Amino acid sequence: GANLKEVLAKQVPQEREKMMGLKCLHGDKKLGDIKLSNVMGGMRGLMLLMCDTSYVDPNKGIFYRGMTLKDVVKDLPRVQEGSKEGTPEGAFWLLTTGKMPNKGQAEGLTKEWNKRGNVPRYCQRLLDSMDQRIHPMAQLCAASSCLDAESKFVKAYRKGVKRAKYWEYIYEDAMDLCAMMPPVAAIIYCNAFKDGAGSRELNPKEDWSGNFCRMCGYKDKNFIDLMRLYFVLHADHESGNVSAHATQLVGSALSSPYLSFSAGMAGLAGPLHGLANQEVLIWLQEMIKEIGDDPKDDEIITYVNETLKGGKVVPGYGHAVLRQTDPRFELQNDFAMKNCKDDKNVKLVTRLWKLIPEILKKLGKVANPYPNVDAHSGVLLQHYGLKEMQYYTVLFGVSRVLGVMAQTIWARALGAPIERPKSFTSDFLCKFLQDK
Ligand code: AMX
Repeated sequence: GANLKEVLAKQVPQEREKMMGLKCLHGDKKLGDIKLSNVMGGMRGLMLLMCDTSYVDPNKGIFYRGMTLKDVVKDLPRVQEGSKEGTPEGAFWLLTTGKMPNKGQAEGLTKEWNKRGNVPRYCQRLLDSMDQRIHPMAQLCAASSCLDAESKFVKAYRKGVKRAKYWEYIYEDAMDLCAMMPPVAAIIYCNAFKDGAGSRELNPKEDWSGNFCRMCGYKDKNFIDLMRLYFVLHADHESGNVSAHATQLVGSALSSPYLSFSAGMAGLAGPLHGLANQEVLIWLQEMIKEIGDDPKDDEIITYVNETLKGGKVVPGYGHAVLRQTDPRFELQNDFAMKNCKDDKNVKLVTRLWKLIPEILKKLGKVANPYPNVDAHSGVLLQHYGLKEMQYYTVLFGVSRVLGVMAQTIWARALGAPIERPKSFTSDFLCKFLQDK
C-alpha cells in the first residue's frame, strides 16, 4: 500500500504481540547491575530504554532500522527532478515502518505533508510578535507548544477514545507536526534575519526540503540537496539523547506530540547537545581571528590547548556513546569533498579532524576524541550563505522532528507507560551503601 498509516496499522498488532511475548517470557530477567557511579553519572551505560527506530553502535555510529547511515543515504529514493540526495520523507518512512520506501511511497508522503503543512494564523501571529532577543530555539519551542491547540489526540482523549486507538490520533498529530515544521522554521528564519519577508505558502510541486529552502529564500539546487542530506542525517539517534528522551518522557504523560516535541527542543537548545553546531562555528571563527584561515599545525595545536586550559570543551568533539569519528561527520565531509572542497573553512575542518583527536587523547579522560555530527555542519551552511549561526540548532530541530515523532507513534502504539524512575536522598544512599 502507498499509505503510511495503513502500513503501520498492519504492523501494530504484530509488534504488540511481540512485546507481550517478550514481557511474558523474559519479564523477570536481569539486564545488568546498577552502580552508584551510573546513578551519579547521568545514567550512562545502563540498558534502560527500548527504541526500535535506531541504534547507535559505539564504533559504527547510528543505524536506522538496522541500516548504516551510509546505506540509508545511498538507498533512499530521490524524488525531485535532478536531486542527488534522498529525501527526509523517505527517512521518516524508514524510521516508522522499518522498511526502505519505494519512490511512490516517499512521494506520497511529500504530497501528504504538503497538504497538512499550513501553519495556523495564531501560530504565525505568535511568531510575528516575538522580540528579536528571543533565541530562535526558544521561538521554535513556543511555536510547537502553541500548536497543541491543533491536537487531534487531545480532542479524541477528551471524548474518551480507547487506549488501543491512541496511536491513530498520535499519528495524525505527528504527521501534522512534521508537515508544519519547515514553514514554522522558515517563518522564524525570515522574521529574525529577513525582516519578515518571504513566502509562507507550501508549493505542492516541491518536497519538504525544497519548500523549506525556498521559504527561507534559498534557490541553489546544491544547497537544497545539502539540506536533504542534513535532515536525513540528524533525524534520529536512539531514544536516550536529551532531545529524544525529553520528547519520550513528556509524551509518556500523554501530553500531545506538540508539547512533547517542544520539550525535546528545549533540550536540543543546550550547548552540550544541539547548540554545539553553533558553538563549533563561533569557536572556529575566533580561532581564525586569532591565527588566520591558513594556520600552521603548531598554531592550531596551541590554540586548542588554550581552549582546554581555559576550562572549556572543544566543541564538535566527543560523544556520550560514540567512540569513533561520527559517520554523520564523514557523510557531510563526503558532500563537502564533492561540492566545495576548496572552501577555506572546509579545508580547516578537515585539518582539525587530523589534529584535535591527538590533543584530546593526551588529556587521558576524553572517552571519544573524534569529531561528532556538529563539527562539520556549520561550515557547509556558511559556504552556501546561511551564515546566521544562532539559527543552526533550529535546522537540527527540523530534522529531529522526524525521529522523535516516529518514536512517539510507536511508544503510544505499544502502550509505553508513564515514566517514573524512583529517586533517593543522598543520606538514604549513604546509609544504604554503608551497610553493603
Ligand atoms: N573537549 C574537552 N574535554 C572533553 C571533550 C571535548 N570535546 N569531550 C569530553 N571531554 C571531557 C569531559 O568534559 C569530561 O571531563 P571532566 O571529567 O573534567 O568533567 C571528560 O572528558 C569525560 O567526558 P566523556 O565521558 O568523554 O564525555 P561525556 O559523555 O561526559 O560528554 C559530550 C559527551 C558530547 C557532552 C562531551 O564530549 C562534550 O562536551 N563535547 C563538546 C560539545 C559537543 O560537541 N557536543 C555535541 C554532542 C553531539 C550532539 O548532541 N549534538
